[in-house]
Amino acid sequence: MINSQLTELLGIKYPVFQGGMAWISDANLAAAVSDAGGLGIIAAGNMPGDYVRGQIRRARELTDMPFGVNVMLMSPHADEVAGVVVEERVPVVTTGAGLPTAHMKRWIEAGIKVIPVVPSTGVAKMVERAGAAAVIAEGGESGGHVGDLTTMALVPQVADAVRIPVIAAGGIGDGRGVAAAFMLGAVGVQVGTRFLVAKECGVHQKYKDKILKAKDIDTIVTGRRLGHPVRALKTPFTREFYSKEYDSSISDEELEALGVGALRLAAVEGDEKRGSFLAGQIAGLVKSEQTAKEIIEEMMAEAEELLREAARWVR
Ligand code: TUI
Repeated sequence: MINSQLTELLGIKYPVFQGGMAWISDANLAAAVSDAGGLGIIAAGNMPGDYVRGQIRRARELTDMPFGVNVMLMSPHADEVAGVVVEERVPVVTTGAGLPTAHMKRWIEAGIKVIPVVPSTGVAKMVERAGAAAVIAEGGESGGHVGDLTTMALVPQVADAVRIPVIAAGGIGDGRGVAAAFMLGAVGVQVGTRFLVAKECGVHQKYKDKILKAKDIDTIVTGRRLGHPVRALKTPFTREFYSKEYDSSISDEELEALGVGALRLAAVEGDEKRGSFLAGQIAGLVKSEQTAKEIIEEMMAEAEELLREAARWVR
């Protein structure tokens, strides 16, 4: 059993968060992960407040364990969702794709543990000052909206920069990643891509099949020109987007329009031509569909064994 500050802080069995993946992480997946002893997280993504409220209530019907909600700060509905998590008394809120400081006072006063994703030590220190309970240091190996630093470089620097617990994310898909994260100074991990193929994950089967087939070099980052770089599987769509990014005859507006609705097309329709299949670089390591419980238990048993045997490197 790996005990860490994180399991104690949140009252969970395993120090494993399931990433809040827009259009993917719903009440069903979050409840399965929480029931398995991790922290399931409902992704608000670009959804309106009432949808998120419905998902929170559904998760409560499915599990008695704590779960979280991820507030995607670039969403046009972010302010509304920020109110819903207070009204619904969600125990944990994670944030992504921006600075959550404007919402934090209200959340903390409501008793919510706020755990922002941070791409740098500067942002980590800022949210610590604003009262964050922990931070998720997410490296650019992750799927979706990415920062510049790698997990390897980011996690130890954030661990040195703040006193609150650090959760590592980006490129973690098995027990080796978990053990390495602990060595870098983290006390927990957040895992997205591997949970995407969980049996309880309702994403389109074509999306799962693409992850299961992916190799190490099969992801690409697009959107840098627009200021929001996003990692996804290489597909005709992402390759087209990538080439248009470097085409000065195409305006930012045209480029932006190209991406609208692409997450839904991938996750809900499994549209291999026009969908954007967000995935982390670790996709190449994800080889089987398992239940959330199997994923967590396998990962943690492997990590435990590695950490126990780590002394063999020292004489
Ligand atoms: O948020 C994520 N991953 C996401 S959000 C998303 S939905 C989306 N779709 C299209 C375009 C953009 C988003 C898909 N994947 N991960 C957490 C994350 N947060 N990564 C990076 C950051 C971040 C970046 C800057 C957090 C704070 C931050 O603050 C500095 C600033 O300048 O805002």
